[in-house]
Amino acid sequence: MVACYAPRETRTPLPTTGGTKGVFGLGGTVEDASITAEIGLRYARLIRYSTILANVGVQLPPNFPPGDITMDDDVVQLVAGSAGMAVDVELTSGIDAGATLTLRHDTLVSNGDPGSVGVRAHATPSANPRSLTVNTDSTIVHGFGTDLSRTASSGGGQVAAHINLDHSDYDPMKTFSQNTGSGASGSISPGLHNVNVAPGYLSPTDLRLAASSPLIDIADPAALAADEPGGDLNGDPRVVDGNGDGSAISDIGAFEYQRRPPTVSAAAAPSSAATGQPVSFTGSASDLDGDSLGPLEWTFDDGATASGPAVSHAFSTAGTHTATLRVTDAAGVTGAAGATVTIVAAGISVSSFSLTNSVFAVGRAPTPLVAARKRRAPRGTTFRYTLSQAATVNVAIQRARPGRRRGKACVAPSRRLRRAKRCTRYTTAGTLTRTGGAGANLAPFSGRLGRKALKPGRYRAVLTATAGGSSSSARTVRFAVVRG
Ligand SMILES: [Ca+2]
Ligand SMILES: [Ca+2]
Repeated sequence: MVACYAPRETRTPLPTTGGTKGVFGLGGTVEDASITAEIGLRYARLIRYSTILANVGVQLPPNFPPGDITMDDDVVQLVAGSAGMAVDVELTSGIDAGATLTLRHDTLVSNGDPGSVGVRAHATPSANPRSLTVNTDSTIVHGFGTDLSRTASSGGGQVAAHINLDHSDYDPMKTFSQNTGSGASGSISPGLHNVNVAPGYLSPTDLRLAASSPLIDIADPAALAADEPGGDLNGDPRVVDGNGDGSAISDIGAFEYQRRPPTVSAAAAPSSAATGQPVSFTGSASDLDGDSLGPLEWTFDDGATASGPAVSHAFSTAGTHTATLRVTDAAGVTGAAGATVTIVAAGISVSSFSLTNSVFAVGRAPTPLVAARKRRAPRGTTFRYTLSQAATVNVAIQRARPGRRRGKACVAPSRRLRRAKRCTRYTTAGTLTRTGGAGANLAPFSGRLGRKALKPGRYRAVLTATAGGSSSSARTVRFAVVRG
């Protein structure tokens, strides 16, 4: 994060639209301008954070006083329809001195015309020494009919026109360089770090760099010059690690790729639901860098996953549950957001409880000595029960025993209670534990608890289903165990 740049919103834009002349004036600073004109801007000394759409973008004409001119973080785009020049500097009659134009982190955009020129530097004859220099650094000058053009013509004096450039994007085959006369000198002098590639804008109308742009992190790795802005044309930090390699280096052009994670939001509805009840999760994602985004990927805290802007998921256990939405941008950077939902245990119900044989025998009957046409009791039984959801089922097997009333309770008979009212009390012989699914279930019961056979007598079975920490109300069936 670079600290020393002014937030963009504190500046006042200078909109100028239409006409032949955009902003014309001697010297001075043009900042935050948005200019549309045939000739966009003339005579300024410092041009910064400006967007110029013109046939001739920035022009420093023949009678411009010599000195230094600087363009930082600007876009100059040629209108369609005629050849055009993005930046045109000319040193000519009456001015016998030097002029230096410095381009840093600018984006110059062609209109595709074969006659278009990116940067033109022109020094005309003079009897006295005269020198014009254009230093181009970290700048896009790509796609013009002629990306760079320089000419110097001598009328006897020493006349020079130089274009130096480094860490910039241009085509070395699309240059023009000419010296006329014995005193003329100068050349196009590229440094070692230029590239010749398509810039990889987000779109023809959005000149920010896409995540895949080859211009990210290949500008000058040295610290910015003391007078160079710490922000880009958008007011975002200029020196950002755009490729994620851990090294923050600025990009070529007016816009710095910011490599911000996608902005992700997620919501759940309803915010509270029962176990097994579907909850709707909706999400959205956007990206401040304009990056294309991958799918919306949901992960639920029970391990389930889903994909898309609107999904549904049911949790099987009670408690606070979380869904996490993750979205990854074209740079491979992931943004995430969470949505929580409170799950309460659904009410479990047992809608029926019965058994196939309500009178049955456990043990094997002795072999009769005389065959008799006596109907034998069936052996064993099967519990049948229907559950509203999957649950753990406990069936308590309770034997009916004689008892006497003591208050509301039915207790074991005793001498003291011999005159109390008779009642039936139940003692638990054992409990069967089974798992059951939603719907009808069967649980065979031989009449043995483990190996131990129930004694003949009257019994009841009390069934309770439990899931997610809640239990059903108890259901009871009665049966009798007889000798086999
Ligand atoms: Ca960068
Ligand atoms: Ca991004």
